Amino acid sequence: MKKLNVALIGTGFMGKAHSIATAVVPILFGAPIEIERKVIVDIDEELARNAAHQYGFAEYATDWRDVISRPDIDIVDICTPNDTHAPIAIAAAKAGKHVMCEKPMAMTVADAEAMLAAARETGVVTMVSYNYRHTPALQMAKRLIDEGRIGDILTFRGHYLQDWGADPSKPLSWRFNKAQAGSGTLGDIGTHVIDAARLLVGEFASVNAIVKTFIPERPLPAGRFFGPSGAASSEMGKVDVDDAALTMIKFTNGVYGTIEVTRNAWGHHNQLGFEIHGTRGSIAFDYQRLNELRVAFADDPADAFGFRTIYSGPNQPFGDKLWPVAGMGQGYIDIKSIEWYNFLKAIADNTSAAPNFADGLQIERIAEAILASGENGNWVNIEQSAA
Ligand code: SOE
Repeated sequence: MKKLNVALIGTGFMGKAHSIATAVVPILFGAPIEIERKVIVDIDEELARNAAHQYGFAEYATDWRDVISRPDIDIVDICTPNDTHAPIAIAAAKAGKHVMCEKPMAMTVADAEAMLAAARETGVVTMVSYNYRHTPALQMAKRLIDEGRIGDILTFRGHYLQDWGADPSKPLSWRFNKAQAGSGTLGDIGTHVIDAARLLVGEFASVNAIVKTFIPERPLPAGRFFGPSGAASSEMGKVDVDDAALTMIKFTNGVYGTIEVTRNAWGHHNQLGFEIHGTRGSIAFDYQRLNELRVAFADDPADAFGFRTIYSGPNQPFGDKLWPVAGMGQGYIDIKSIEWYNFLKAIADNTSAAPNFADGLQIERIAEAILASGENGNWVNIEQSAA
């Protein structure tokens, strides 16, 4: 297969993470296809130029439209704020480019449907960057479940807790603005847990949620704002998205679950986690201890029964391709690199990647149902995709 050229749109924190991942994937895993990190794009020319130099791209540009129409671009990597995902992804897919898109996939279900339709039209490979599902310990949880080692699943208890939003003096970045983000905590981090729950348990049938905004006003940012950090101005603005969502879930396979997400939980920095209780055992995962999977099996000897820890290493999924000794420590970039490996492998094998735009659309449906339930207080059924 010919070498494929990548155009990365967005030079912020995610642009940096994807740049490292695309640089190291051939070293870590052996590239399933050869790629060249060709162009990096930012509307700010100085940022684009600096990023090209620092992140190692051959060229830079300031308008994504010029870049995705180029015949020498094969893969478009979208690392921009949420409101630009749909226009870039639709144009890229229609131009026949494979698309990696940061999460959440879209601002609305309608946008996600249009993105999926565009990708289906040209048959390009798509992936949504729900990166945490690629964590070897989480994939180990999936292996244990698939092999029936905890029996039938009874309940799923998920959460994603952060604290960068808890301080009211934190500026009103695009992540607190519905017009740019679509939703708040739910879209930003809740969708990662929804992705994990779909992967590990199955499809959501219906949800019932409490959705709240705790800090209705924040200082406007001073200058361009990249992510959870940045300077504040003295002017205040209205927050029109959720700070927290507490959701009860009925899965289509009869499992029950809950998900709690908030960015206002002091002391919890990036705590995506879950417990899964089955008829023959339990599994517990906490991303802040991402090298560890805690397990308890009903068949363990009674006098030594209880949770114990599996440390990620060569015996867990993907571990043989990373570091040779369990407990050496896998990290964020290892996971981003696995994500990119899986995407490139799907392109090389001409198959679909996971999670792809169909998964992303289903996650948008679930998120929209949670917000609707938060408004009307009812259980809301979730439309299922046709097979
Ligand atoms: C901010 O909450 C953020 O950067 C999210 O947008 C990411 O998806 C999460 O992985 C880390 O926190």
